Amino acid sequence: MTQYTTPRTVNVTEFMQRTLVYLKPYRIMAAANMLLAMLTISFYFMYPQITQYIIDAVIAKRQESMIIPAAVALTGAFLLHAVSNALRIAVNTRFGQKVILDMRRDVYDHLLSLPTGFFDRHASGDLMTRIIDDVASVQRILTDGVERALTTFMSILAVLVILLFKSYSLTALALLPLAVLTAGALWYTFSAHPGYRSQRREIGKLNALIMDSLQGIRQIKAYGREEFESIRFSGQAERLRQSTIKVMDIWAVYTPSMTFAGSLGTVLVLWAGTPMVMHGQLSLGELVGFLFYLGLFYEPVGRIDGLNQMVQSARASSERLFTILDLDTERKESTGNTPFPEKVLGDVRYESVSFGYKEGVPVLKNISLHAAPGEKIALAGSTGAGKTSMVNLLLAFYRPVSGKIFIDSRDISSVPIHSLRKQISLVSQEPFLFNGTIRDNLLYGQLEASLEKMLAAADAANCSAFIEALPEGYETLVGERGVMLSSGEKQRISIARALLKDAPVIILDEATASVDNATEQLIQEALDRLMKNRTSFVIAHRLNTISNADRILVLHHGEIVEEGTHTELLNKQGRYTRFWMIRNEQERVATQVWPNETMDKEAF
Ligand code: DCP
Ligand code: MG
Repeated sequence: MTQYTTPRTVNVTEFMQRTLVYLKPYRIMAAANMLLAMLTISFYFMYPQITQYIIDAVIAKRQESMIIPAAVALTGAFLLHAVSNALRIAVNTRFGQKVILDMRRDVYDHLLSLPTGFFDRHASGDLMTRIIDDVASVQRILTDGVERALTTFMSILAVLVILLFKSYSLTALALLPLAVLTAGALWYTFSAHPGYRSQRREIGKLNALIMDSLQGIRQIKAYGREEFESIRFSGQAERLRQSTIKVMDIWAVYTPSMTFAGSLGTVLVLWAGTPMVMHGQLSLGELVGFLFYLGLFYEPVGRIDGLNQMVQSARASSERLFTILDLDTERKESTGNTPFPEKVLGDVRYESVSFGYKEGVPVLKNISLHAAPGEKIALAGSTGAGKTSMVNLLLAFYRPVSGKIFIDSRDISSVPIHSLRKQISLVSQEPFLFNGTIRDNLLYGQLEASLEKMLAAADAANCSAFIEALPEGYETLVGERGVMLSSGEKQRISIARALLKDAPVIILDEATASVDNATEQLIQEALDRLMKNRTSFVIAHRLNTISNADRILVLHHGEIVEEGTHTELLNKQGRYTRFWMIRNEQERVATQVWPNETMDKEAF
C-alpha cells in the first residue's frame, strides 16, 4: 500500500523531460504564444522612452506643439500592447486547454487500465483530484509557466541591454540586489516544495472524504451521523487549511523580501544618479527614463518568484501523477498476444490455484476444477469463503499467486486481457448501473446492438414490462449507480446487459438481498435464459438456483470441501446438507411472512 501512497521525489530534469513532451504536438501554437508575449512586452517598452522624450525634448525645450504627437504615440503603444495581449491570452488558453486535455486523457486511460487491486487501495476522491487538479497544476507550468519564463528572461535581457546602453555605472549599482534575489529563490525552492507536496495530499484526502460521504448519504441520514460527518469534514478541511497556511507563510516571507531587495536597486540609482544630474553628467529625462526601465527590469525579476511558486506546486503534482503513470497496466500482466477466437467453447479449468489479496493471508487454497462447455456450476459456502474471489480470478481482476486457469486449454495469463474478458459476462453481487438512461445501460453489453436485439434482451431478462410502464420508457434516467430503480429492477437490467453481451462463459454472483417471490420468479427465469447453453459459474444463495446446477462446489475457508450434484451432496450428510437445511428454514420463514407469490401486491 505504501508504495502508492508515498509519491517518490521527482527531480527537475525528470519533470522537464516528462512534461515537455506534451508541448511537442503544439509547436506552432507555442511559438505564436511566445511571439505574441514578446510583442506585448515590447510595446510596453516604448513607455519609458516616450516619457524620457517628453521630459527632455518637450518640457525642457518648451515644444508645446509636440505634446499631442507624443500623447498619440503613447496611446498607440498602449493600444498595441492591449491588442497583442488579448491575442496572447486567446492563443495561450487554447494551447493550454489542448495540453490539459491530452494529459488528462493519458492519466485517465492509464488509470482505467490499472489492475483491479489498485482500486482496492485508493480512494476515488483522491484519484479524481489527481485527474482534475494535479493535471491542471502541471499544465499551468507548461503553458503559462514556459511563456512566462521565456518572456521574463527575454525582457530582463532586453532591459539590461537598454540600461547598459544608458549608463554602465548606474546599471552596475542597480544589479547589486540580484545576489540577494538569487539566494532567496534557492531558499524558496527548497523550503516550499515539501509544503506543496503535503498540501496536494490534503486536497486529495478532502476530496476522498467528500466523495465517500456523498455516496453514503443514505447511511449518514439513517444513522443520524450528519454532525459526526461534519466534524470529520472539518478536521480534514482544517488540515488542508494548515498546510495551505504553511506554504503561503513561506510565500509571505519570500515575495515581499524579494520586492524589498529589488527596491534597493532603485534607491542606489537615485543615490548615485541625483548628483550626476546636478553635475550635468546626466539629463533629468535620462534619470527618469532609467528609473522607469529599472522598474521594467525588477518587475519581471519579481515574476520569477511567481514562476518558482508555480514550479514547486507543479512538481508536487507531477509526483502524484507520475506515481500512477509509472504503474504497470494490467495489459502488461498477460504474456501472450494471440487473442481467443471470436467465441470460445467455454471449457474452464482451474489447476491448483492459490490466491490471496495480501501476502501471507491466503483466500483460496489449491483450487482445482473443470467445467465442461455449457455446464452449470454452483458455488456454495458461507460468507467470506472465497466465492467471489474465485470468479474474480477467471476475469483476471486479480492473478493467482500459484496455479493456472485455462479456458479451452489456453492459459488465461497468456491471452490479451480484452480478448479474455470478451468471453465472459459478469452479473455481479451488487448490480451497478451507470448514470444515464436505461437504454445506455443495456447497450453497455454491446454498444452496436440493434434496437430489436436490445428489446429482445430486455424481454428475455423480464424487464421490458416495467421499463415500458415508465413514462420515459427506455429513455428513463436511472440516476447515479441506478438509485432511481429498485434492486430487483437493477438486477434484471444487469442480466439483460449480460444477455446482450452474449458471451460463452457466465459469472453470476447472486445478490444476497432478497426480493419478493414474484420478482424472484422473474429473476430466476431471466437467469435461466442467460445461463442456457453457456458455461456458468453461479454463486448461489437461492436453493432453487443451487439445486438446478449440474454440479455444486462447496467452498470453506478457501478450499473446495465438497463437490457433486445436489442429491449426491445431500446423501453425504456433510457441510452442504447443513447449509441446505439452514437455507430451507430461512426460505420457509420467508414464505410464511409472504405466503404466496400470487398474492395481490396491491394489498401491501
Ligand atoms: N478480501 C480481501 N480483499 C478484497 C476482497 C476480499 O481481502 N478486495 C477478503 C475478504 C474475505 C476473503 O477475501 O475474507 C474472501 O472474500 P470473497 O469476497 O471472495 O468472499 P465470498 O464471496 O465467498 O463472500 P460473500 O458470500 O459474502 O460474498
Ligand atoms: Mg461474494
